[in-house]
Amino acid sequence: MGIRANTINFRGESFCSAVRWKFPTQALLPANPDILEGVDDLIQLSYLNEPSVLHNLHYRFAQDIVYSKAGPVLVAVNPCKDVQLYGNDFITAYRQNLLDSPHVYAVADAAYNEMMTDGINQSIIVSGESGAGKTETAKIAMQYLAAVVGGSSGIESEVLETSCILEAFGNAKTARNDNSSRFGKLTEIHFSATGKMCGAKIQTFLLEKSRVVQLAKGERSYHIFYQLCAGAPSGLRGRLRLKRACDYTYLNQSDCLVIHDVDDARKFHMLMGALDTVRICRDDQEQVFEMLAAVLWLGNISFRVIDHENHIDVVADEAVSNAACLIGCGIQDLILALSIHSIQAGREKVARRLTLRQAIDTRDSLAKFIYGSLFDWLVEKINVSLATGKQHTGRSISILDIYGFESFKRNSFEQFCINYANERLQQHFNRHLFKLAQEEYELDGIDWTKIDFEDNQDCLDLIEKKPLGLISLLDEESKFPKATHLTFAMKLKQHLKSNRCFKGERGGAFSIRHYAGEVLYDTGEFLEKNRDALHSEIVQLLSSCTACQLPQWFASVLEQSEKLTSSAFQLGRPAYQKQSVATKFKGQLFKLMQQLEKTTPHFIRCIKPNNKQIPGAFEKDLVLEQLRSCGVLEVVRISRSGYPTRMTHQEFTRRYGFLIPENSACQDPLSMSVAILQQFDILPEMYQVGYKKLYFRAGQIGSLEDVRKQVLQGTLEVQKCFRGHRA
Ligand code: AOV
Ligand code: MG
Repeated sequence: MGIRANTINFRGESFCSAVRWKFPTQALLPANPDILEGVDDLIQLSYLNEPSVLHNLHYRFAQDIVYSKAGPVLVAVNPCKDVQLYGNDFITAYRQNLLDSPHVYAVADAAYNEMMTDGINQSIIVSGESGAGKTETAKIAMQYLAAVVGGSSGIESEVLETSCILEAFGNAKTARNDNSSRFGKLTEIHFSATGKMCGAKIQTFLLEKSRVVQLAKGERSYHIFYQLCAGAPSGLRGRLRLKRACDYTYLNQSDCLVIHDVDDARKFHMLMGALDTVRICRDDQEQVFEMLAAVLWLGNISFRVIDHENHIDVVADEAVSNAACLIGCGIQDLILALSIHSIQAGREKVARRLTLRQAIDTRDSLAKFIYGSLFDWLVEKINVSLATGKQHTGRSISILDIYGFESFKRNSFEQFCINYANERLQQHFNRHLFKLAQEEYELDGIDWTKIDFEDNQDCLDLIEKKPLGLISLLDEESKFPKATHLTFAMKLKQHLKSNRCFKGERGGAFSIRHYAGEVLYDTGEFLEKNRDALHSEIVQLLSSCTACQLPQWFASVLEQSEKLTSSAFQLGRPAYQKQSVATKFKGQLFKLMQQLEKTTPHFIRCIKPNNKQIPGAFEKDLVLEQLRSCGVLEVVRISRSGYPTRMTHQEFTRRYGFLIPENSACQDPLSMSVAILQQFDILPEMYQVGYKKLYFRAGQIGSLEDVRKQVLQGTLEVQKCFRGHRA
């Protein structure tokens, strides 16, 4: 793959001059002419085979040129090191059109200009695998907008500082990325009539709450916990009864407490600065830290088994008393809520002691609820602070940064949701790119035949369809108290086996053929995670906290959005039943798509050059896999079935005009282009003549270049190349 045939001998075998291996000619793919080495836009390549695309990206990457275009899409290869491509000089150069090579700045600039001239809202949609650089890229785009169109009120620094806060609370070290986003984020930046930044609004999607209580080996919980433990000043430490990170079960369970080259204490000070910048008052900050410490202390609460049926008592130690104190409830109230549940037996309520498993689940659900609610509260606070003043015209640029497609050894409900979101985004991507390609052809007045593309509607149907889609079946099964992951898996097999994207697997597993590859899911905790149930005792406990404001606020938000139902869950007791997690997420994604549909999209595809974040390492197979799966090669493929090489008539005649007799050279560029094409006897189906540009099928420019080179080298006479030459 990617081998250039330097010599082809008369037997049709090819030799690479450096290495004398023999290859059958059929196995070789044509290489591009030298003028196309390292081109800005992959669409300019005459030969759009995979090795050529890879070679081009690698050629650029080796020179620290990490951005390229694939038609309308910006491809960003993660440099995994600092590169000299950013900062004020570059920003100014892009703003003043002194630089035009592909860059995130150029994308942000185009979005801004289009918004100002067309009055249409814009979106910058960043996608790619985990660790590919989406979050960094989104921040770079935001920095550009803040720098060139900053407002006067300092709103731009507030907008930039939100990243620091949300990354502390919503990012964590995973096996793939030391700073992996565990939530999706849409930042809508608002502009005034004069084009100044005047406010912003952040929308977040499905935070991975399970991470608060459960960690895979080598991964960490949310950064904020480690930052707090490392950086809290002594007064605060005392008030929070804070210990070191290694003393908390929720943090020490994964044998990973620090991140190489990251100073958590310093990050904590930066965070406090950022909280000040977005005007979250000191009282509120203190409450946030109390909730975080409460979560940590909850994780240290332990249980003692008291009988053969595994019933428990709560161990009354400092963990329980500190947690109760920080939440603002009585110690006994917390102990009761974690060890006893009352169930309705006929007309009476009967108190029942929990088993060890049930008690752990109850404790963990409380910790997850507090953390999830805290995250939402924080986003709301930030939004109040960023709220647009009077000058807002309705003009905006939205930047979308979600979690990338994930396929681990073990994939659970979280991966299912993440991959579903990526599937939705992929459809948006497909639709727009086809529309764009079509529009350009039509604008330039050329014929185009409809091009088919790999649609992912089947996969979306599998997940979304009612009543027999995966989410509907999951919701249905989640309502049965006696359902298990095995009954759920059976149900899926029974109803979904005819969908080509679904495969039932052994032992309660199933796989989905996603656009980015097949993923095997373990149904293990699907039902519980989808229910995300919180027992009524816990909600009552939080409502009764008079000492602190936040727990009460969390409980009231929950009570407003969900009604108390008597439908029985595991223990046959009333629980706060909310809309299931998957259904809520589906609704959010629909709304997101509707929002994005109203904007002009700008797509950025981030690519990870290696799995270990090593600077300079470019693993071709890994890159190729991503190019294929994230649809970049698809874009290239689409272009290939169309007319990928475009040249204005001026460009074309400037380069090839000398190949035609001088008397035709005085014509206008369009006529001259046509004359050149006719002289070379290029088959009419291989090109289209537009008003402004010539459009060529893949490979045509390569043939013309060969002739040009031979003429220039004197190995072919100009006259001869007209005779019977079919390019
Ligand atoms: P992600 O957002 O795509 O993953 P990040 O944006 O967090 O990935 O990037 C991962 C790491 O790559 C960063 O922490 C940086 O060290 C490095 N990096 C990325 N882009 C650049 C750049 N332009 N210049 C220098 N270093 C960069 V995930 O959130 O896991 O899907 O869920
Ligand atoms: Mg990210």
